[in-house]
Amino acid sequence: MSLTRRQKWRIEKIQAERISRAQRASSNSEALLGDAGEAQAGLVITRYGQHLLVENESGELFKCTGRQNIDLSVAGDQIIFQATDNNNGVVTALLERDNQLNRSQKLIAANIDELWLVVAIEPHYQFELIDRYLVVAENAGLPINIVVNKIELSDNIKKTKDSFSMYVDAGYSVSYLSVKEQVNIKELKNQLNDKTHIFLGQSGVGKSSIINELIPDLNLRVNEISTKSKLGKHTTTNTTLYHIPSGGDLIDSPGIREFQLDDLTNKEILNGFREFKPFIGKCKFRNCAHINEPSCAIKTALESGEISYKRYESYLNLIS
Ligand SMILES: Nc1nc2c(ncn2[C@@H]2O[C@H](COP(=O)(O)OP(=O)(O)OP(=O)(O)O)[C@@H](O)[C@H]2O)c(=O)[nH]1
Ligand SMILES: [Mg+2]
Ligand SMILES: [Zn+2]
Repeated sequence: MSLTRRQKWRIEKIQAERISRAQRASSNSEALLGDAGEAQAGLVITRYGQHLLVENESGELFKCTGRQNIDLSVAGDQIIFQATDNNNGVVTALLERDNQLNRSQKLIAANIDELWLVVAIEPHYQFELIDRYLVVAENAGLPINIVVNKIELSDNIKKTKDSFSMYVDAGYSVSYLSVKEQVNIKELKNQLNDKTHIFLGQSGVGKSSIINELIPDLNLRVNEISTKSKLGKHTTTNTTLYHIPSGGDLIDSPGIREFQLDDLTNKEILNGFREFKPFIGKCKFRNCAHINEPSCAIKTALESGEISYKRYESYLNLIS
């Protein structure tokens, strides 16, 4: 029987508390922690600059700094910290992550169960950008769903859906949403319970709008965070975790215009095209780049229609 993340967290928390107590005993000279409280488990809500907003098990928020020997943590991280007063604390241990999402070598979030790639009719989706996001997500090993928002702006919904059929064929779930006209919001809500979900995608597609729909009292929560951490921006600047009152967490992330993949190898790019997987390793040449080589299984799949031409083209554009 496998342990749930929460059970695992409890066990690791007890171990980390022991370690932390031992460390404290052996380094009485540590001024910072001199009169700090008991070690307790925390969940990183957001990171801003050198600070973390950490929530304890009672839901209280603390602005924390990390000890120098502790790795950088991000939204979704489970940590051990000691409060220095009612509002501040020091992180003393970072618990092992189930997974982590990186973008251009920058850590975005940790311990994610599902990823929602949000695109929109306006700013109009671009398949190459979608494929770039998918490559990153596939390499993080996360289940991925595609959401097409602002569907009410489409002048031909059938045509829009047809253009996403290559993603459905590749095995992704694609849903069509309108925050403005409340299309499929309930259906989305039903898919989000009891897990940690991250919303990723270009700036302006409506990630924060969707999250606001899903968490009715979020405005209050956002205000709470902004008074504590002085995050007072209209568009998202920090990756932040929010709780759904009925269970589950949503992580909002800032969208960016340029989505660079410079740090991904050609092998990772190939791995990022999930429908190519059955054919990888079946080419005549072991080092086949699937471009012009004879007896290439990927090219054969392309000719038989098992791989879409658009996706293959996108693969060619991404590899170097
Ligand atoms: N027409 C229309 N507009 C929408 C819809 N959903 C969101 N918007 C608008 O799109 C704009 C951008 O929405 P945000 O939620 O801020 O987008 P975001 O993805 O969080 O953007 P960043 O935080 O910059 O990454 C806002 O003006 C929203 O009101 C929709 O379904 N239809
Ligand atoms: Mg946003
Ligand atoms: Zn090949």
